[in-house]
Amino acid sequence: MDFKLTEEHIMIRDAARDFANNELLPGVIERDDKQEFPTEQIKKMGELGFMGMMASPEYGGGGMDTVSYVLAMEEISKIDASASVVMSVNNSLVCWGLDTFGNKEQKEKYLTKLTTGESIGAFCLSEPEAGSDATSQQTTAIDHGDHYILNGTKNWITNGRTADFYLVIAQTDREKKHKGINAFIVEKTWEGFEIGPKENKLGIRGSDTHSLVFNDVKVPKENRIGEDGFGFKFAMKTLAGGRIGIAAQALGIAGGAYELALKYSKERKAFGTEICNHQAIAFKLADMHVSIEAARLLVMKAAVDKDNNGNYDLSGAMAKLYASQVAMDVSVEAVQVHGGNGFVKDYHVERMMRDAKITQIYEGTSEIQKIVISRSIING
Ligand code: COS
Repeated sequence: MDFKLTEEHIMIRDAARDFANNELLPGVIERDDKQEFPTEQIKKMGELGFMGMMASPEYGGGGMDTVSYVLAMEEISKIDASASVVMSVNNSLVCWGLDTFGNKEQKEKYLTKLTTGESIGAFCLSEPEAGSDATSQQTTAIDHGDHYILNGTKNWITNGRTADFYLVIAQTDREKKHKGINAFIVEKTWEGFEIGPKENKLGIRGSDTHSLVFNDVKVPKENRIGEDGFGFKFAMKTLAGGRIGIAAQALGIAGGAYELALKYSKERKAFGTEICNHQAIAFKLADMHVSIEAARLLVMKAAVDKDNNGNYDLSGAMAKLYASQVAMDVSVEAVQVHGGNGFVKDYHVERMMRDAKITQIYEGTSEIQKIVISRSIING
């Protein structure tokens, strides 16, 4: 067993760290405040290769492993979790899903634009009545020979307005339950497709989250991903990898909050000494450090499982469950270490505490991760 990163991994991590500090840190507080999408920054991330890291080079992707992706996600998330969720959805849900399950024509037409950041993608599974209970899709895609007609509503869609291409999950044959579900590539400009109002969120406020409405949208048959009825498996397989990305995001939020708390505790004085010299604060720092390292091991284990073509459903779910709890705990404690300043926007940690919460909710709530984990350990 070797816990060392390769030179290439270190290079990618450092490039992401530099980008985050130089390009994302300036303005991150204002973007959160005004709910402003990081348009220019995401464009640059595309140019630097951060938007399609794991996709095949043949289609403009970086051809990198999941460990590289996780390292970059962690660094970007330390500074700006709004930018990292855009990156995460584009990389691990949209590009990976298309690269792995799309056909040559679909990849040439869509993936080549998504890997370079020229276009942005969105993943549309959740509905008003089907978030955790994902098999209960109410959006319908009725087969009309050479095309499908799509009707329904999707909720809480990351990149809702910014995206150009949407991977949409819908029910074609209700009798067949989850085996009658399909996944489609839908273009923004198609008639009958409407973008609902932007959600006013607690955290990751720089990302744009919308509901989407499909009114008799005509989807050509060649835009279905995989065989008829493959849609639910497509969603589950794609989300299993997506969860590793969100676990890395949680790890980054925790790491960012911890680094700020450590720095502040060495500067701020109380009772005649820096507050890190008080055991009450020193022990908080120790607990934060240990939990972040434990989360890192779980996240890396899941990434390595994915890279080794193993089954990463269990390790990805464990990584997300644990890292998202650590992000919550560490960011709350980081606010506490900062005292009154922690409650003020200028010090960043209150934003990180707000951003952390969503990692326990999206791409499968913590309760869903426990379903995945418990089924896996009980059924083997
Ligand atoms: N990979 C491949 N196939 C999978 C899978 C996975 N990770 N997980 C489930 N499946 C398959 C099952 O094998 C089953 O297919 P078969 O009938 O052919 O065996 C099918 O999917 C249905 O699975 P299951 O019976 O376990 O479905 P449930 O309704 O019990 O739901 C959970 C399973 C809860 C795990 C699933 O609905 C889920 O992940 N929900 C959360 C979805 C989510 O993350 N929402 C957030 C939206 S994205 S921000």
